Amino acid sequence: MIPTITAFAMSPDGGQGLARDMRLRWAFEEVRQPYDVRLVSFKQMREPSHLALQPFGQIPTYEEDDLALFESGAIVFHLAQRHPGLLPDDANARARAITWMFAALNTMELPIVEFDQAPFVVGDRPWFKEFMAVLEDRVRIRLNELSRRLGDADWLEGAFSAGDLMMITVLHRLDGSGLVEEYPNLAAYVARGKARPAYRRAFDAQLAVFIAASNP
Ligand code: GTB
Repeated sequence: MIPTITAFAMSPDGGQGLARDMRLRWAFEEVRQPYDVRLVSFKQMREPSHLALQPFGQIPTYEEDDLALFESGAIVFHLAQRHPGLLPDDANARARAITWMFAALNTMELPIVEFDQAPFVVGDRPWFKEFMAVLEDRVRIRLNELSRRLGDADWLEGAFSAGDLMMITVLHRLDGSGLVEEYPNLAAYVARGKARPAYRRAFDAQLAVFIAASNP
């Protein structure tokens, strides 16, 4: 059975790769696994049938035969374990690539999402500007550390892996902020990831959903 994922019927970012189904699409494309997409509206995401799949009423989800998953990191990990191409064969190298998946989600994504979301959540508060400066600094600290570790390597741990896939989708959230560009090796790293044919195919597929929804 071809796996089915869920994605926004109308993504708020206009299909620019920010919604987290992008990670799954990219992973599917890297391992050349065909997939189906079920588009859901915000209303459908609150309905019992979707909540049974995703208890927090979010996308993406994953269904294949009698397996249903949620959490983009868990789904990419599942794909990487099932298919060759996203995790090294050597046990130690594999464990380190998995470590980078966690680092992307736990250590990098947290401050990045806080920074990205703050204008929507507290943009009208009198202390907003000072707060944003604090959040920006926290992101910068992490970018600086990541930049130092990456150095002049192409990827975080040897060959391209699911760790890079997750990290690049996390850093993508900073597009337009100018923060990644302060670290030329990180900017080049993100560009390298986005230049991969699998990323391009995934991006185009996500964008096509938005274009189709905008031109019914
Ligand atoms: N931890 C979960 C995972 O990794 O799967 C988080 C899933 C999640 O945040 N899903 C978001 C969602 O369903 C979409 S991706 N939100 C709806 C809701 O909570 O009601 C996050 C996202 C969406 C859109 C933009 N954008 O348009 O800029 C950016 C990020």
